[in-house]
Amino acid sequence: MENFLNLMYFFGDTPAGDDLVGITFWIGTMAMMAASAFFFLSMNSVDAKWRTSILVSGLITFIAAVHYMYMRDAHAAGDNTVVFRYVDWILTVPLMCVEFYLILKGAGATTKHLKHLVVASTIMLVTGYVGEAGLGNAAMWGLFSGLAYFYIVYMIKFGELAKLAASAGGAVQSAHNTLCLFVIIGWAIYPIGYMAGTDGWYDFIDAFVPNMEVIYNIGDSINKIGFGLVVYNLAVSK
Ligand SMILES: *C/C=C(C)/C=C/C=C(C)/C=C/C1=C(C)CCCC1(C)C
Repeated sequence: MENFLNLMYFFGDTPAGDDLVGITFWIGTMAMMAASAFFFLSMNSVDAKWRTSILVSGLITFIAAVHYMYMRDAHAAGDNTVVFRYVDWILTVPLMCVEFYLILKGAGATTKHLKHLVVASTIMLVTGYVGEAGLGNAAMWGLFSGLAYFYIVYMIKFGELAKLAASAGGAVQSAHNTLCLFVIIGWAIYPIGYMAGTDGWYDFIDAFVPNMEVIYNIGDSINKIGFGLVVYNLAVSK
């Protein structure tokens, strides 16, 4: 028990019972770590052609776990977490784009498709950061970010990648469709969190959602672990 408590201190102080943000950072760290261990350990039990996809799933949750430790400490110290949050996203969201590419590579996806997704996701996050860090009008930069988000949705759901997925059929198509649902529904959680945290045009949202950090933390666990599990499911289905 004592060793366990020491281990917990290694990860940082446990948050107070009424600190919802601190608790969700703590649980988020554990969930991301457990998921990383699961993905890394499953790498060698799947067909060789899916190994890189599983590796990427593990990297996404591992990078998030590390950033969650930083964010939890920053939060505990009363500091701002925005920079850690966006550094995490700017690493993990392009890796999620890589998953779309890897899944559809066999069906003809090219690095051009990958580049479009990565550039669009980078624009989405850089403009979002400008708004959230208070470097410009939050509503306006949020709208720019939203346009890049819609472009990603267009590419995977209606554009060439959707056609490649349809041509692949079977387990690949159904994994692609599930990942699309994560992007369309799961990723939509973030603009809601952004609006909750932004003064200006979006104040009405505050009445419905309590806290931006909690919303982001829940969104991250659903999206990053969920994404990885969809890929895992595809890898063991063959
Ligand atoms: C693991 C982290 C993920 C999947 C993060 C995704 C983040 C977004 C989809 C953020 C989107 C935003 C908008 C569409 C508009 C407002 C600004 C953002 C950056 C919160």
